[in-house]
Amino acid sequence: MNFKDDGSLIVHSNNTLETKRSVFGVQPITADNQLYIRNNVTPPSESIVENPDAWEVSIEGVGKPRSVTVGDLKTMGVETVAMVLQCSGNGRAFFKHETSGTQWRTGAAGCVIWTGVPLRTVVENLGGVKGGAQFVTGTGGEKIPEGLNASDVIVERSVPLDVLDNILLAWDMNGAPIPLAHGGPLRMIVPGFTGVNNIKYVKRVAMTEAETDALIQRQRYRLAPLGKKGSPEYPSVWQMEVKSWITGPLEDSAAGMHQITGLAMGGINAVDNVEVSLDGGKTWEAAQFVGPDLGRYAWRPFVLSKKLAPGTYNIVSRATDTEGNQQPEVPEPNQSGYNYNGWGALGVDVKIS
Ligand code: MSS
Repeated sequence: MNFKDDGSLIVHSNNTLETKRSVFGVQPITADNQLYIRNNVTPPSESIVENPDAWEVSIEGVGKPRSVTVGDLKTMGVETVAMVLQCSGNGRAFFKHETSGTQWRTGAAGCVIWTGVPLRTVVENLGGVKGGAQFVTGTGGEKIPEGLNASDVIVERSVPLDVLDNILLAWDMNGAPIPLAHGGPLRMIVPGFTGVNNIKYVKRVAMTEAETDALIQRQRYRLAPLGKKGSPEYPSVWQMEVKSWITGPLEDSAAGMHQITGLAMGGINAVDNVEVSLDGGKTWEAAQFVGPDLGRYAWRPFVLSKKLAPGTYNIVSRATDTEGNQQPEVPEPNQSGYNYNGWGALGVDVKIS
């Protein structure tokens, strides 16, 4: 994978890299080379990002289905969205039960700005949504290795059609062409939905009557109860939930003034407020948001300035979204360990002397 390793990332494997907790601070936007990377299968060759405008995506399930290039898409419209990109499995390591899959802690998340054309505009240009469609299905541009069953390995995800108006077909990330690692030349961006629903190197976008029967939709990314295998009878991992975590202080230090910092997000909703506790949730104080409000799907850095006397502190934070949903102390477990947002485990223990 082609990225500049400046020491910001924890390498779980070749295609699985996590942002170190110490990197986040109060950054409203995550720099490209600090953003976590996750690939379910081997990505396509770097050559596909050499001439991004030539990349073709097939638009189906519309009045006039056809292939369009990124160059064509750029003439149709442009919009930007600041959005938390977060792996469905972020925080998996904090579940009490044993889970298979990457043991992500806080760092399979970042907040980035995407530029692209609203999918709604593209669809209207091509004759509108075909009758009967209920999902938007995006397909990744990876090659299917010979001898393997396509539906077992293909990265293809369906999301409900009612989010069509939010979806972007994006070619830029943080103001520059999307690097291969993050899905260039073209990525299907579904704001408020977990990482896996944001299809990289998207080569097909279809308005479909049914969800794809790809394994990654049918069995994986399902909120199955403990001991159960994922299957279509359980909810798909789609919308993100309200969440926050402490980003500093992370180390023991000396008594005096401290800036307690963290990040808070609403997931599918905007975040409304965040509180901080120094005693593991017995008493809470309101924290202040810092930096710009980049909209409903972005996270907001926060701070609480506090004079800390010598002692041990369990510093935790608890966010509430605009719908009144509040981070739980411990979330309901699900077998594969998706959507972790419990405030209890997302805090830090520090000793002040
Ligand atoms: N896309 C494609 N095409 N392929 C793959 O593999 N993965 C997923 C998404 N998309 C994939 C795709 C996931 S799973 C995630 S997280 C994301 O992506 C990540 O991103 P980045 O940019 O960070 O790397 Mo979990 O839910």
